Formats: sequence, C-alpha cells, structure tokens
Amino acid sequence: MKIGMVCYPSYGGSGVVATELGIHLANLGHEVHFITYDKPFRLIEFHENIFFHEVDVSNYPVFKYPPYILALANKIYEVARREGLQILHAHYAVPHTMAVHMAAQMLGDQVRTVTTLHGTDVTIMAEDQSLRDITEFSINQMDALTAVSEDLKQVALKSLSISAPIHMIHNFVNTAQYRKMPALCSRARLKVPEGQKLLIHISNFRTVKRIQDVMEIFRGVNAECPAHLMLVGDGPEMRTAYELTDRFNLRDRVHFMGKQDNVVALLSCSDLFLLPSEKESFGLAALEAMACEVPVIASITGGIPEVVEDGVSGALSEVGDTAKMIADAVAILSNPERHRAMAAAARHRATSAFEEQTIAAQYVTLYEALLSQV
Ligand code: GMT
Repeated sequence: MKIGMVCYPSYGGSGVVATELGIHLANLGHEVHFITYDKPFRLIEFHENIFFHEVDVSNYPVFKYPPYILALANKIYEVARREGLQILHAHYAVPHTMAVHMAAQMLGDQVRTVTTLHGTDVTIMAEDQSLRDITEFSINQMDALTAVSEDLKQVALKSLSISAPIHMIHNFVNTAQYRKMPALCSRARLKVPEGQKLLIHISNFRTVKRIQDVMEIFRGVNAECPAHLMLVGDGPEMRTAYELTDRFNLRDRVHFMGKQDNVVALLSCSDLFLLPSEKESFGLAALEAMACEVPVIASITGGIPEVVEDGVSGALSEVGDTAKMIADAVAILSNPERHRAMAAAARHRATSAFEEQTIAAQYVTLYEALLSQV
C-alpha cells in the first residue's frame, strides 16, 4: 500500500504514534509518505520505504496568519497525485483532518481517508467554539475514524455529532526497542547518589499535565525517602517547574533534561514514572515507561485506567489527590520486593496488551477494508 501520514512532527504522543506506525508499515513493505512542516523527531534512520515531504508556508506580508492548512492540503494533494497514494491518514484532527479532506476532494476517488483522534483534538477542541463546527464537519467527511482508547471513543461520541463508527485502536509500543537497558545510563553521571530513588516525568509541559502536582508529589516523596527527579521535555509549564523547584528548595534534586530523543536510556535508570494529568486520552509516555519496567503513578482520567492496572503495574488516584499519590509512591519505593513485582507487571502489561506488531496489524486491516471498497 502507499500511505500518506499527516501529523505533528514535534514532541508529542500523536506524532510519535504516526511515526512509529509509519516505520512499522515501511518494515512490512508498504510505502509511507510523511507530510508535515518538519521532519518527525523520531524519524531518524534512513528507510527505503519512507519519504518526508515538507510543507512550505508562504509568509507573504499581506498575511497576518500564514495559511498553513491550505499549504498542507496543497502538499498532500501534490504528493498523493505524484506518488499515487491510496490512503491518507491524519493523526490529531485539528487541522489535519480538514487538510486531508480538502486534498481528497481535489483527488476525487483516488484515496481513502482516515483520522486517528488522539485526545485534546476532541476533549479541548470540541469545546472551543472557534474550531468546533469545522472539526466536527471534517471528522464526518473521513472514510474511517479511530480513537486511541475506549474512553476517548466515548468522549468523542458524546461531545461531537459523529455519524460514522469509531474504531478503537489502542496506542502501542515496540517492546524490542523499549526495554530496560541499564547499560545505557549511569546514575552516577546523573549525580544520583547510590541508594537514592529516581523519579521521572516526560511530557510537553502543558497545563493538562498538572506540573504543580508532579512537583508536589516529588517534594512529598523526597521528604520520606531521599530522591531525585528528572523532568524530560519542554513546554509552557516549565516555568512552574522552575519556580516550584526553587520554592521547595529542591535545586540539587531536580534535573531539567529538556527535549531528549533517547528516553529509553533515561527510563532505564528510573524507579517510578509520574503522570498526574488532568486529561490523558491514553498516556503513551506511561506505556513506554512500563515497557522499560518503570511502574507508574498516575491519575484516574481518560484512557489511563485502560493502560495502567491500579495496584499491579502502578497506582492510580483521583486527579489532584497528591497526598494519595505520595503515599502510593513511597509505599512502592520503600518495598523493594513490591517494586520488583510492579516493574515486572508493568513490562508484562506492555508486552501482552500493547505490542506494536499486534496493534499495528489493526491499522493494516482497516486500510485493507477501505481499499477493498474502492
Ligand atoms: O492531545 C494532546 O494533548 C496531544 C497529543 C500529543 O500529540 O501528544 O497527546 C494525546 O495523544 C497521545 C497519543 O495518542 C496520548 O498518549 C495522550 O494521552 C494524549 N494527550 C491527552 O489526551 C492530553
């Protein structure tokens, strides 16, 4: 098959899913064309079946806002026509679904269209009156829709008027690549003293991630058992992390790692992953941690309970209940046997329920079904 992937290239779960799916499909022999404004950050190695088409946006002075969506639609159309693409797959509805719809209109019957709903494209955009109607309209123009969790599927059906069925296809992880590799990382080099615990949070530091809770949980844990915290990623709430690090007097214990490509190395020396988000349609970062044998402390929100089993591969609490999150984290960290069992259960959960090969096959089946209708 010849597939066009339209996604965000920057750090974020929807771009990661699009890229990992594209690489997987390319390994199966399909031809995959990424169409976006920058090279997806996880698209590192050369692959003869993978192509990248950069969207150039005109910044002619008459434009107050450069017309990215038109440039994207135009690029999708050009690539699809030249390369004979059969499937256009948008990851994250806003604005990719509209661009794919416009390109498909221009292409006539040549392509079948799919949108994967990832999270805030439904949970936040559906509430934004400036985008709601066009998002709903374009979603309804797709030949197929998928959602990354059962929870997101139900939220989408409730909050938007969607006529087509939504296929629930969970996110996935390549457990051959995402596995604990202690040789990749040294706690000594990270300046974490022997015997102290290492917690990690990875995100795009937006408000929904509740960075203040990450910092409060860490402060509480550190008060009970000396620990360090790695903050990986960047975003608007980074300032909150800096402020609270200073206010809580934790400067020598919080490591600001910034955007990192090799999270396996960092996860491989971590004891616990923190994800106390307000909203989280799936929590791909938590799944990647679990694959690396890192138990998760997270909130009961969105699709997280579909990923992390409370009391088995991690511990879940109501959003904002940092007192319980601290107690859970301390209970796990202070009992090495329990920690070992949870780490093993986390890995088992990732390999048994979210293996890339099994889940990516569901996308292939969906594409084939769409093409058989042509
Ligand atoms: O919806 C977003 O916040 C953006 C998106 C992204 O690109 O990071 O994150 C969502 O998609 C991920 C991949 O499917 C999920 O793992 C995240 O849970 C989800 N984020 C939210 O729902 C907040």
